[in-house]
Amino acid sequence: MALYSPQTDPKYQRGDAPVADDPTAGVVVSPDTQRDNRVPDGQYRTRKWPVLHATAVPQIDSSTWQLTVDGLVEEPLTFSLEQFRELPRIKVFADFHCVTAWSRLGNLWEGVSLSTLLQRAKVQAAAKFAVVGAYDANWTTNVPLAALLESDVLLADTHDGEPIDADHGGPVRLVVPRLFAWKSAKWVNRITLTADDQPGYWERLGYHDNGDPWLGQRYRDA
Ligand SMILES: Nc1nc2c(c(=O)[nH]1)N[C@H]1C(S)=C(S)[C@@H](COP(=O)(O)O)O[C@H]1N2
Ligand SMILES: [Mo]
Repeated sequence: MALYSPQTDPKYQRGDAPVADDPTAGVVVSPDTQRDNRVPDGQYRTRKWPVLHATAVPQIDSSTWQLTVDGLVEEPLTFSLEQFRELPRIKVFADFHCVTAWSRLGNLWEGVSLSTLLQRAKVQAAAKFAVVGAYDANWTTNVPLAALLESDVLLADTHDGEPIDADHGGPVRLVVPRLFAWKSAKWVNRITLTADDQPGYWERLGYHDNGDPWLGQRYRDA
């Protein structure tokens, strides 16, 4: 797998990520970053980081923040922010594609591997999907369990070396790099494992159930 480096890789967003002696050390490299063309059909590249959400930025009190993993698991988990920050951490280098057509390449996320958390929760065999909830009430998204278990999926609290601010979903957001960005729940607070697929906010409004940018899965009938 090719090494990436802000100096030598023209695909990298110059100046946007910290430079390490060996930037791949301890970093999970999302496989889509290794494609020759990293921008899917119908997308254009932006070097900015747009802010996008359905309603408004929720007020979150970090002293009462909670993240729950429940549903079809043997051991439901709930974390305070303090407990979340003590979990084992990973870094992920990944691209980010919004269905409104912008793609932000070369993001360095840091946080907690979701597959590690789901292992701790002991997912039941009947679980096939997750409903992901967030602090902007009534907003959810649905993600197939298999997609959440990919090694580049994380609950992130930093982006390019900075804490994720409220606009971008802080204190903690989900990042699912291989699917369109509406699956990357900002202000995440609940991951409920289910047997059946329960379309979320955008999915009910007509967006594709799965949302793979490389398969052009923008709208339901795509
Ligand atoms: N909780 C929540 N998460 C959300 C959204 C939202 O409205 N609520 N919007 C999604 C959409 S459509 C996109 S493109 C990304 C945008 O993330 P950003 O604002 O950090 O760029 O967040 C996603 N996560
Ligand atoms: Mo989006």
